[in-house]
Amino acid sequence: MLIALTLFAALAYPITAAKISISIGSLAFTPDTVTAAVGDIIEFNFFPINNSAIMSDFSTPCTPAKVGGFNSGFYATDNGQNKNAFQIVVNTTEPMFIYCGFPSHCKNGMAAVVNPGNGQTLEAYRLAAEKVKDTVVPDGVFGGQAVAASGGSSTPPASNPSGPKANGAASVGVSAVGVLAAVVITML
Ligand SMILES: [Cu+2]
Repeated sequence: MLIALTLFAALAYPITAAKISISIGSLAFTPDTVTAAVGDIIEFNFFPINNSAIMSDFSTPCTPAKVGGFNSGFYATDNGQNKNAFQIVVNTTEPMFIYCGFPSHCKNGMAAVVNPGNGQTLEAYRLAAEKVKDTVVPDGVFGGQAVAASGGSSTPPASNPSGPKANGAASVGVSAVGVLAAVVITML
């Protein structure tokens, strides 16, 4: 029943919603500046060595947002992409700033912005972040959903049969999106 409702929510959601992938690794979010509409899904894909995505307010870099926001938790990987990813659903067109919670990464510029505007630029955020002493990591994972990574760069070695595995990963992703869509619809 729950699964049926979830799938229904996914189908009912406007098909115009886009999925935007952001890679996190090598001390950077790539891309680090994106434009997104309400309802779009942002998927964070994680690369070596150990990173996270945390939403913050523009005025307080490297510190979790005072209201709402999200924390992916840390996704470690020694080489290649972590097989899991973290998705959020965009619920505002206001600027949304994101930083990595690994010690010193934020002050070294590891940050991104969704929908920059109103004078809130990533450049200004980074300048302020340089002066921040400690990166703050909130308790727990919240504001999004862990899913099987769907990024193309996670292609397994040819010797590793991945047919059924890939199918399973896809359905996990869809139902997770459905849950998020259902949450957004409820909030609207
Ligand atoms: Cu990092």
